Amino acid sequence: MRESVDRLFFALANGADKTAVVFEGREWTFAQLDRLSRRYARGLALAGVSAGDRVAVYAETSPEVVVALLGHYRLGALHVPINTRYQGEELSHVLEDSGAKAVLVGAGTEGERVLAEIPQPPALRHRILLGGAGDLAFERLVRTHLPAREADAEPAPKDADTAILLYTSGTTGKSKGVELSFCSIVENTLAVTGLWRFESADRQAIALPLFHVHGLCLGVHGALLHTQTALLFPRFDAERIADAFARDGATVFQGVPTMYVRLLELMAARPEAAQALRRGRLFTAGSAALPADDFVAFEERTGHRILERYGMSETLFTLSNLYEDRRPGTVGLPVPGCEIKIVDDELFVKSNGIMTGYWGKPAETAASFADGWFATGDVARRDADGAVSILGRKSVDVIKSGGFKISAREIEDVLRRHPRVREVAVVGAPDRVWGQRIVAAVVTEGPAPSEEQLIEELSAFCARHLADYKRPRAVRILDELPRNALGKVQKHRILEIIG
Ligand code: MLC
Ligand code: AMP
Repeated sequence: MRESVDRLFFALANGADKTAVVFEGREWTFAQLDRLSRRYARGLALAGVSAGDRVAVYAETSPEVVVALLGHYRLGALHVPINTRYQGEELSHVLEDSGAKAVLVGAGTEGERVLAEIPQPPALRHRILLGGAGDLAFERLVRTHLPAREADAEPAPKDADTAILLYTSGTTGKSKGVELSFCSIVENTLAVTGLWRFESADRQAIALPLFHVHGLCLGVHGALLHTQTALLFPRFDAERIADAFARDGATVFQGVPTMYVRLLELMAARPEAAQALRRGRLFTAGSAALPADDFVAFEERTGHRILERYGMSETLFTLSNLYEDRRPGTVGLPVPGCEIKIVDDELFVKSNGIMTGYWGKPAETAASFADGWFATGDVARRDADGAVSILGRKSVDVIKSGGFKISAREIEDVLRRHPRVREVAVVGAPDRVWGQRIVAAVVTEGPAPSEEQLIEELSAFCARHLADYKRPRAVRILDELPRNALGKVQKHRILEIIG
């Protein structure tokens, strides 16, 4: 094979009439995905979108989103997935920063409404409507007439080309675009899923969102590269996952720890759900630390030891437990093609899934590496036989809730605009279900309302400016924020105060 990216197209051809995707009772074969993606690519090309252009996808999970991904690959356009929970300002930032030329959005959805209300991003030429009308309706694009020799019309993507431009939060307020090459995505996905013995006979239940590397790379690419059937869900629902194992022959599930909490709650209420999950072959967890108690409880109920692994948008997946040896509280050993070192408690990695860089930010890219090692910002420890445990983040300004990465600064920047807020510090408090829960410590302007009233007002304010999962879940009113001698807010003290 010429390039590793060809393995993806080869898998599509190889899958032929096998079912590639099952969604809401409908099925798509590999051949259909292949054909539809070629037509979509051709339709976009006729509309003036070409290799190197960015095409954003601000649409909920559906097979069409997978078709669009493959179509963008065929065209050499960069696939820019956008979190569908994002509100106007967050969406504007991604569309403007990426310079997206087109955006795919569901007709009549909340996403279409948010998109209609933001100022016109300068580079945006096309709204591709899913389930809508007009020249650039998705359905119309995939009916595009193809030239006699379909392959002639296509540029062939190269391994080093950027396949996906994925926005992720950092310590700074605004999200940054992570450029991932075809080579990184294919090589890393194959290395990890190879360790996990993915096979074509597996049926993978995918309920993770397709705008992050967990669901998109390990989920969708993992399924495609192994010609598995993907049982795709519009969103996570524990009952529907159990049903997928009970009735639809699901064998593999990948989830964030919060999803396992939900599955455990379901099994406590409905023991037959445990029977259903017992039928599976493999359950994996990542994106946040899986509590050891949940590992143990899941094994007690289902007989499965959840396989935990560790990753990051910038590096893809660098550590994993072994298929034969899955331990609670650790993320295991370096994945083949990856190396790690721990310096001053911080984890540094080299990865076959490493990003090309932050989009348009050479200085930030350079600053995130030291001698070719990517600085993860995660605090880690290695035990005597090499297994790594992730102990937390170096920076308190990065919060993980339900597997979503959140910048405390971004929330503080929004809250500071509220008339009642004089000073604010946002922290991630430990939480049994979400890993961390957002709490805002506020020094109020003028007479202080009750904390109940303030959280209500701030929640409503945040709802207009931020994705729902970034809303503070509690607020504490303080007379002043604890600061050190240099005037820096001491967030660990705030965590102590809020208990
Ligand atoms: C939803 N809510 C959250 C939340 N998700 N609150 C905090 N953190 C979250 N992550 C809140 C909503 O605001 C709402 O609050 C209430 O929960 C119900 O909303 P919902 O939409 O019905 O929630 P649900 O569908 O149950 O979502 C929970 C979830 C979701 C766990 C399914 O958060 C999710 O899909 N997480 C996966 C994130 C992910 O894919 N991360 C991978 C990053 S890649 P209210 O107040 O309005 O009721 C990465 C690298 C790696 O990390 O290693 O994998
Ligand atoms: P993201 O930027 O959304 O890709 O999130 C990457 C971050 O998720 C990592 O830097 C870790 O902090 C966290 N993470 C991913 N997997 C794990 C895990 N298994 N245990 C603990 N933290 C994890």
